Amino acid sequence: MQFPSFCVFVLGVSLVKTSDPEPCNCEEKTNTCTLLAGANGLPGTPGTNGLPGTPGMQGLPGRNGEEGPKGEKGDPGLRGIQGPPGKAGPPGSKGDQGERGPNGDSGGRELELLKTQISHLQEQMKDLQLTASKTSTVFLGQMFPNSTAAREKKFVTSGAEGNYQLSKTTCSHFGLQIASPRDDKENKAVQSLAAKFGKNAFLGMNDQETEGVFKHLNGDQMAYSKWAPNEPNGVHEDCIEIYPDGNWNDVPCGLSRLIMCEF
Ligand code: MMA
Ligand code: CA
Repeated sequence: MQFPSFCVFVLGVSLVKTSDPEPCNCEEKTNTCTLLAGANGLPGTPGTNGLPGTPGMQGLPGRNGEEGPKGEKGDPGLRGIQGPPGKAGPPGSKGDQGERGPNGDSGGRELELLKTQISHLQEQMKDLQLTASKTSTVFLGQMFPNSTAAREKKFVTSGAEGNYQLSKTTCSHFGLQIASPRDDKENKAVQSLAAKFGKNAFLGMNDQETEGVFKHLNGDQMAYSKWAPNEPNGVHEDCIEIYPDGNWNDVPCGLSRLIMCEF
């Protein structure tokens, strides 16, 4: 039970103090206070309990709480991705001048190398030519079993006949040239082959260019000859035939004679 504050004040002034649990009922008389002074009457019967009060209104929200303490330091973040390359730096300073080169023989070494290579090629060519020549000799020996030799020269014939022009071209086709003896030994070799066939053969020399001046096919003026008596005697006989006895006679180039070649 609660007293209004002014009621306590009145009791204090009047110095009345009782042990009565309820000397002053102020519950329903909030503006007055009944003093029970002097009379010693019997206590009244207790009043009935009051009705319960209506529930109070919901209180207002409390004040905001105090700011919390600072949090702990977080874990380190993940490593970032690599950035793009930086820009190119400025050009470096000019380098020092190089030492003076050797006195120009740099091209000379290459030239020497080429010379050596050419020399090797020439050697190989020589070997090849020798091999080809030997092969050709064997081949021709089989192609023309009728042949005679004088020094290194060989004379061959198939026994066929033709005029001077055909004789020249036939020999050329074999890489040879028409028989042209330059000395008595060669002439004897030619003669023996002609004798074998019992035919006159054309020789290579002629005076087609200048009448009376017989020359070899390479232009050499004829130094060796084996003219038969009273020959040469024909202005219109620009070619030479060799008899089976080995003597020569100038004759027209259009006649048909034994085709004989040399190599
Ligand atoms: C004769 C003689 C030669 C001439 C021939 C032409 C048989 O020899 O006169 O000198 O070259 O005829 O066929
Ligand atoms: Ca003649």
